Amino acid sequence: MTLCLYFAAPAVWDEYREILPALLAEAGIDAEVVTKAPEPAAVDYILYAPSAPLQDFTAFTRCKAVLSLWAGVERIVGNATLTQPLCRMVDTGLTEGMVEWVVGHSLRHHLGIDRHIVNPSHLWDPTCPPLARERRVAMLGMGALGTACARALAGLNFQVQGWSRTEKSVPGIPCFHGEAGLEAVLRGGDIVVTLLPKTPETENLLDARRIGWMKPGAVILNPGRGALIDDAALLAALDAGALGHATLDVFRVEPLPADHAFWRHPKVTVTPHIAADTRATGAAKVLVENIRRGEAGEPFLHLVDRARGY
Ligand code: NDP
Ligand code: OXD
Repeated sequence: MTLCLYFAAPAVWDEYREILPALLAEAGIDAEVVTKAPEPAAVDYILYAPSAPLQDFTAFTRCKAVLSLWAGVERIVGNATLTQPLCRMVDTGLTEGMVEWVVGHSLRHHLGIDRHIVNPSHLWDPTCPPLARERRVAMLGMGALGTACARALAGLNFQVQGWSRTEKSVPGIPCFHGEAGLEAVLRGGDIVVTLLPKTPETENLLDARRIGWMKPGAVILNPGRGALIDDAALLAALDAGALGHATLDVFRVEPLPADHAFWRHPKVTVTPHIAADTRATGAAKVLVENIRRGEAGEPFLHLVDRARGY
């Protein structure tokens, strides 16, 4: 019997408690999924979310893998007590949600929708926005989520440019890497989307110097992680009129403290870390496939490179 310990948000356990055993049985795996293990040494797989209080993995001596329900693993990747393989979440629900959030907020700024929603003096201004084909989007991060968002925006005719750590080739989307590549995409982007993981290399990636490369009036959308952007540099650029707006879903401290300047700033939109959610129906399939692989001795999907940090 394979023992799987669910160590994630109790609030969503109800969504997993039936689907996981059903999918495990369908995959021919004799397994039990529990929220409390009789003893840590009996556990084969840990289904994990960083919101759970488990930090010391030392006692899980038989554990074959930790399977994260989250895409971002910055809160666990450096945990020295975790010696087992760590897999992150890539699933269709997460990807579709992120595409919808990024496309929705890109279109808001592209079309200038706010002008018509908030128009107290009933101003009749028939200025048409440009077409998407006249706008450039810089997609920082061309992984599972960034690539899907880049493709969706390119499908609406936006001129999308991608940027990543390593060189990439994505049909229809010019891709860049390295510092010179970053400067090129930032200088051209009307909308800059940050879909990077938080690592020592990406922390404060958008600092005052690099924000200074951005086009006057450009908009930032950050559904990646709060630490990718230097908060003070962002606020200074918005105050100076150098940037047009920032729509932020993720923050250094969450929930965003009530006294944080982002809440009050007229050029900042705060969404409460809802850009994309892991949904049980899709995520359970990914978890079960990885358990199947683990039991069959096959390589895991979405294995985190511990040295790289994502
Ligand atoms: P991936 O690991 O698939 O992609 C990460 C991308 O970032 C890759 O293209 C990678 O480059 C690039 N990258 C990493 N480090 C650097 C660097 N130093 N310089 C340049 N590029 C870099 O991750 P996902 O697309 O699945 O997710 C991205 C992030 O989105 C997550 O880490 C998480 O923080 C966030 N997220 C937010 C959610 C929300 O609700 N707000 C929900 C889910 C995720 P390369 O391709 O060369 O490796
Ligand atoms: C994730 C997230 O990383 O929700 O999955 O931010």
